[in-house]
This record gives sequence, structure tokens and C-alpha cells, in this order.
Amino acid sequence: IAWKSVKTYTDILYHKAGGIARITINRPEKRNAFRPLTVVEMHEALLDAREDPKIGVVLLTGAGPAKDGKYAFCAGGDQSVRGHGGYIDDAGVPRLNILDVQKLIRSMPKVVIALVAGYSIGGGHVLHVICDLTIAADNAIFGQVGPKMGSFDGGYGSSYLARLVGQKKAREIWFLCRQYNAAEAMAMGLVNKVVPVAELENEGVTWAKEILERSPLAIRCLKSAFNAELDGLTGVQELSGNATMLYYMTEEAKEFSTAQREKRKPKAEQFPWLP
Ligand code: 2NE
Repeated sequence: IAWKSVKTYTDILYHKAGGIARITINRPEKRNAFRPLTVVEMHEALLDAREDPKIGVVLLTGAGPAKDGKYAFCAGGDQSVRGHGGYIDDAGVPRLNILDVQKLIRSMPKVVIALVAGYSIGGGHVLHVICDLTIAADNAIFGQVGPKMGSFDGGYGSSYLARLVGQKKAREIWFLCRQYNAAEAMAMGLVNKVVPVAELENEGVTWAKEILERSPLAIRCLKSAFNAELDGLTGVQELSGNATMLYYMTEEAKEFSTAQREKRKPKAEQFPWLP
């Protein structure tokens, strides 16, 4: 696949090819931990992918291996800039802007696939959890660390995790802070597939291409339907936003809209009250 760079960033790489966007966290010497700038850049790239009608699938991954030969998807928030109230940006403002990225991945009407090689730890574990699908390399290592280093994610990182792997396992993951290998992750339903690390990207592209052959509107509605039950009024908003979009595409909605602009009565009688 012939990736084309979309824009040059400091902390991420952003490419597109044939309906697929690829966002790569590019701080391998820090195990791809994210600082506020990384998150700003991820958010901008994700928004671009959401807004681009040609893009149907986003691959989220981490650059690697690092110089020491180790791989990482993401090791969470950059602890070297953690301060009072969050992660401190260049202006000295504490931020937890990764939550915006989580919400965008969750709500964007495209399929987001995490490609995990090496460590997926802490907030970096939450990132893969929130993605629609996860393909793991055989060297992947998963885990939460909050209770051993002074943090936690009580949102998608815990309650949605419990929906994936069950309450007992999710509590084990958070309370004990153990690390789990790819086979264990597969067994607990945390990932969709495990492949040799050399095949990770190809596998992601294969899955993406298969998804791109499916109906965009069906997948859009399905994603919001999967979210709706868990996401409260936000979930209802997303699901019904799709209904509004589809309604706008009907002759009925067009006639009512045109009639308003033409200051006449809509020809309501031509539209059936379906059972
Ligand atoms: C990921 C892990 C287990 C890897 O261990 P290892 O032994 O392979 O690597 P090492 O030597 O620990 O790390 C290599 C370099 O990456 C940096 C390290 O400091 C080290 O740098 P140098 O000493 O070579 O200069 N590095 C790794 N993770 C980093 C991080 N998160 N922040 C800054 N630098 C990092 C091991 O590295 C590890 O346990 N990392 C820390 C994991 C962690 O505590 N993550 C944050 C959890 S909290 C969070 O993510 C969060 C949240 O809870 C709520 C909101 C937002 C974020």
C-alpha cells in the first residue's frame, strides 16, 4: 500500500492510502507515551480522518521498534510532564486532553483499528480498548498501571473494559496491575486477532480493505448502535443523528424543506404513513 504523508507533525506520523488513514504515535524512545502536544496532534489527525468522506478506516499504531529493539503501541501519559492537575503543556497548562481523543475515536462514524506491537500500557491500554477493533502482534503486552503509580481511568478505561472482558477480569486487570501477553489478551476477548509482528500492518490493511467493501451507512449505524446502550444520552444523540442524516436524504424531508423556502404548503399527501 502506497502511504502518502498528509501533514508533518512533531509527535505523530499521519498517512493516507486508498480509503485508509494511519496515525502513528512517533515517540518510540518514550515507548510512545503521549504528552499534551501528541494528543493535540492525534486529535487533529482523527478529526481530519472523520471529516474526509474518502476515509472509512483509521489504523492507530505506534512507531517502532525503538533503538533498544523494543516495540510499543503506547505507554500512556508522559510521566515526565505530569504535574498538578494533569499533563503540563508548553504553556504550563495541565491537560487531560486524551479524553477528547477517546471520545472522538468512540463517536467517529468510521472504523478505528488499533495495531498493537509491544507495550499497550496505562492510558495507552485505554486507547486500544476504545478502538473498534484491535489486532495484536505476538509480542504485544497489555496492562493497566494506575493503582501502582497514582492514576486511574474510571471512564471507558474501566467500565467499557469490563464490557469487553467481564467484571471479574477487568477488576483483576486494574486492581493487580499485571501484564498480559497477546495469547492471554486473545483468550479474554481483549483483541480480535494475534499475528507475527512483521505481519501486523499488512493484517491491519487487509481488515481495513475488507471493511471498505462493506456499506458505509450500515457500518455507521452499527457503530453508533453498539455505543448507544452504554453511552447514555450521548449514545442516543449519535444514533438519532444518523436517523436525521438519513431523513435529510429522503424526498419527504426535501419536499418539506423546499416548501418552507418557497413559502408554500408542503405536499404532505404524497408521503405514506408507513406501518
Ligand atoms: C511500558 C513499560 C512497561 C516498558 O518497560 P521497559 O523496561 O521496556 O522500558 P523503560 O526502560 O521503562 O522505558 C524506556 C524509556 O521510555 C520512557 C522511560 O522513562 C524510558 O526512558 P529513559 O529512561 O530511557 O529516558 N517511558 C516509558 N513509559 C513512559 C511514560 N509513560 N512516560 C514517560 N516516559 C516513559 C514501562 O516503560 C512503563 O511502565 N512505563 C510507564 C507506564 C505508565 O506509568 N504510564 C502512565 C499511566 S497513567 C496514564 O497513562 C493516564 C491516566 O491514567 C489517565 C489519563 C491520562 C493518562
